[in-house]
This record gives sequence, C-alpha cells and structure tokens, in this order.
Amino acid sequence: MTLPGSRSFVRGGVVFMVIGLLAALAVVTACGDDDDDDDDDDEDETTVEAETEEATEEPPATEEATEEVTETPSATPEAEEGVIHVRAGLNDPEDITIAVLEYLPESITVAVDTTVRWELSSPEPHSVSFFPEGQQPPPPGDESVFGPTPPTGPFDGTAFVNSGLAPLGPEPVEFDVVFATPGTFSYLCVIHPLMTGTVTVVEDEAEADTQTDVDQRGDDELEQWLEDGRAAKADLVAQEPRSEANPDGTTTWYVEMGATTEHTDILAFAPVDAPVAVGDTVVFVNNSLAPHTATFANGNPIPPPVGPEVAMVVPGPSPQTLNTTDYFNTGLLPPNAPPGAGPPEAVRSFAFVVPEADQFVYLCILHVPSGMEGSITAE
Ligand SMILES: [Cu+2]
Repeated sequence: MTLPGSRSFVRGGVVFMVIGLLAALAVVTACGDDDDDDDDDDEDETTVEAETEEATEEPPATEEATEEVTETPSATPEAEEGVIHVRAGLNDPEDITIAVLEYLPESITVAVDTTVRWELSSPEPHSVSFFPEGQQPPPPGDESVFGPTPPTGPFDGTAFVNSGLAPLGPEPVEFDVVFATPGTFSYLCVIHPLMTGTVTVVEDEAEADTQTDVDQRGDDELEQWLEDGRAAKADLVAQEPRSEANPDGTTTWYVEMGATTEHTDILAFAPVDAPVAVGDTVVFVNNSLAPHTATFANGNPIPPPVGPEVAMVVPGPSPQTLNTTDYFNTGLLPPNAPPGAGPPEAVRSFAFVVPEADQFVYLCILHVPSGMEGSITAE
C-alpha cells in the first residue's frame, strides 16, 4: 500500500488487532468475575483468609457459575467509606453491539468530601468531563479533549476536569474526583453528546445517596436502557434491506449503519439477507446518531479507532468497485444529527459496486471492538 503515513498505519493496525484480541478475552473474563479482584490489594489478611475459607467450603455449583456469566454486571458490591462508585456506560453483556450511553445512575447526591469513582469499562469508550460554567464543550469527536485532564485537588466546579476517552484498551479505567463544595455539577461524555450526568454535593450526610441507593438506581436505569436497546437491535436486524431496481437490470441495495435510541447506540450493520447479484450496487447509509465507517480490510491491517486513518477515504470517493484484496474505507460517514435533520443522505452514504461472485466482509473501524461488522455475499 502507498498510503501517506502507512508506517504508523501498519503499526497501529497490529496494536489494534492485539487490543481487539485482549478486549475479547477481557469481556469473557469480566463477565465471569465477581468484581472483587480490584479490591484485593486493599483488604487486610483476615478478610482474604475468610474469603478463601468460604470459597473452599462452598465451591460454586457449575449451574450457578454458568448463570453468573450471563448476569448483568453491577457496581462494586462492597461499600467503601467516603467513596461512591458510578458506572460510566457499558455494553450489554448479552449483546456487545448494544452500548448503553448513560452514567449509571445519571444523577447522584453525595456529601461534601466524598470521592466519586467512575468505572469506565470496555469496549465502547466514554469520558467523564466537567467543563467550568460558561465554557462550551467542543463538538463531539473533537480529539483535543480525548486526553485526560485529572483534577489537581478537590473539585469546586471552576476547573476543567476530564478523564479523557477511556478505556482505549481492554482494561477498565477508574477516574476519581473529590467533591469539596456544595452545589450541582453537570458532566458529559465528549463523544456521546446525549450522555450527561450530575453530581449534587450536600453538607448533610443524611441527604446523600448510599452506595446501595446508587447501585439500585443504576440497575433500574440500566434495565430500562437495555430494554430499549434490545428492541432497537431486533428492529434493525429484522428490517428487509431497502432496494431499487436500476434501468440496466441491476439492483441497488441499502445497508443501514447502526441505530440509536435515546440512551443506546446499536453498533451493528443491518444484515443484507438478500439475493445480491454480480453487478449490483450496495450503498451504506448512516441514519444513526453516531459516525461510522464501512471498511473492507481484505486482510490488510485495520487502523486504530482513534487517529487520522479512520477518516481516510481509500482509495477514493464514492462509488467504488470492490475486490477481495485491497483496503477500502468510506471514511467517517457523519451521523444524521440533530436527529432526522443531519446532512443530506448522499453525504451520509457510500456506494460500492459488487463485480464478482464472492463474500465481502466489512466493519466499522470505530466500533469493531463492539462487534460492528458484517458481510455481503454476491451470487
Ligand atoms: Cu461505527
């Protein structure tokens, strides 16, 4: 390949593939975990021994262990003095392509001097970003706020504080902010504009949420968002692909790229379960509220989800004729945002002519860690 910057492209691709593999492993591990591991270092010997004895005396039955794997992960079960845990989004443990774009719960009330600890877990990254009053956040996707700006002391609402986009690998990331000043502070995710939360800080500890309150509300909200997301995924998958007959006898097929509900992104292409023939055209259309790519790697390295290669249109603008050896990338097809009033469909679309009977496999560079991939088989 003779892409500009192809050296970093290859290196990034290799790293990304490794990360992807680790992410897959991490998901499997995380689902089977009981969330105790993170706290082991902090526990005294007595607790560890007690737990070990318990584990030895009561080995979990196989059936129970299997159930645990499909259970929705909940926040750290053990309450810690002065620390409140909040989950920053998560992917549906039963269907990784459904990303919940909410803090769980959205709003919390804490006492002065509480540490709020956000847990950012893979694969869909998020941020916890506080902008001082009067400072507008940049538009979603602005890479200048992808890096972290940790707090330099207790938070009082006057400084910009940002976890940065995380995790960019498989390991969950924790982000702590100590709240020292009463008030209500809003925060958001720099890539998901609808993902917002508030922390209300009160003097009176009796008015503050306990960890149990926070977990319960988080679980209740999560259940609702998952229900919405799973319904939207079912709709996307069940859709008959839109098609048009062309004057020359070929057909143009349309592939929906993802879907969006108020609180979730569906990171999947609508399947093209249709008799695509040699000579037909397949048009990828983004009607969702997230940017996506349609990328045919054909064995070439896939660039990392953050960086200039994502937006690189290869080998050139729409339409292109596919083959099974070259790298094709639509670049970032913009979202239909604001909802239903985004750029014209032509701007959110990219057409490929299918020249031969074969299977053509594609993915979205941004969202392949969340399983966004598909294929077209032409006969
Ligand atoms: Cu995508």
